Amino acid sequence: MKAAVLNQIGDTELELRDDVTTTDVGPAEIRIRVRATGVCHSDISAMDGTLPALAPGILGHEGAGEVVEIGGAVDQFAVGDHAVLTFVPPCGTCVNCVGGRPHLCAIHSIAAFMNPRFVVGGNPAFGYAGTGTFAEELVVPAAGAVQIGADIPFEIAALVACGVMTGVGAVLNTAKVTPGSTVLVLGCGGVGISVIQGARLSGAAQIVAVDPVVDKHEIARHFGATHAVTPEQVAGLHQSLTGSQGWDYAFDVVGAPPTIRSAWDNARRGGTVVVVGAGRADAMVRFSAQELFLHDKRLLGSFYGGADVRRDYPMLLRLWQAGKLDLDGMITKRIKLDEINDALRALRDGANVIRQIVTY
Ligand code: CXF
Ligand code: ZN
Repeated sequence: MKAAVLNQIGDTELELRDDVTTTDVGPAEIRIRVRATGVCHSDISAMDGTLPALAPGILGHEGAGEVVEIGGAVDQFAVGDHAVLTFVPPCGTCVNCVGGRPHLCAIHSIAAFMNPRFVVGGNPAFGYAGTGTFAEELVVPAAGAVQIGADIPFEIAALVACGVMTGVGAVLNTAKVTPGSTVLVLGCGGVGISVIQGARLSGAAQIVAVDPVVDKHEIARHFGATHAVTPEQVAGLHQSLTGSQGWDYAFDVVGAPPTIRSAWDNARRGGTVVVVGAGRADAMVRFSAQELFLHDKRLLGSFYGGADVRRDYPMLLRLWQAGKLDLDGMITKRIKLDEINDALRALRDGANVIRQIVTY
């Protein structure tokens, strides 16, 4: 089958091959024919070493498709079912799963770092984050997919698997934004736009979007931002809109020390700071011992939007069906797998894209 292969960490291009295969489907696994996948910034972060990944490997982690084979012990899927993938399959029995925090389950995620599920040129290759949707087919644990209705377009379903879950989930599950609040969002890519949509769904009264790319401001407003500015303009709004008090909630959706620091500085005393952006392991952010206690802010990490995928994927798709969550508008471009390097380059260069979707 066709797949885009990352040969080495540090490569800036993926190798397009047509001789890639998967491992056999184990008793608790399923094979999915990928029908749509988003191109997420974390795929670039895997290539440049910002996020942990193994090479050789198949990137892509935001996908949806059709179940084409099931293992002997799988009873929750039938061949022909439509499903959305997840990069954190919940085991269902660990302390995190039982404690209602399945997005922190590490059982399948650790296994994915030890069990290559692709074969490239006769050698084992890993699926990124246990998935690997830049391939026509992949094998995952049955827990790594959530069944959806056959009436939902695959490209809409794919968006939910990472960016939308991460962004909307950060607002609803992690921060629990309340109606009438004021919200600052730093970064207007696919996840930032999802944070903006989540804030709108939560009834936030003021949503200030921040991005250095001015072309993204109109898009941010379309999805619910009440204001959209460059980073240099934030100080002015801090004064004019908040009376120098700061915002109730500030979301970093970049993952860099300056934006995390800006989220902290611009949240009001007693406000909530949420780090959604996926930063480097060695990027350090400075806080003074005094400000951490004196400002009484809630500093929250948000991984995968605190997802409970079995609860939240259907919830997000219901919101889309009800016309309350704009997913169609998030698709900037539809491409084929052989255009993947152009898509990655556009995203890396900060082009004005929300989601580029590969359809198979
Ligand atoms: C990432 C987090 C690390 C694994 C891949 C997905 N999240 C969003 O892109
Ligand atoms: Zn992602």
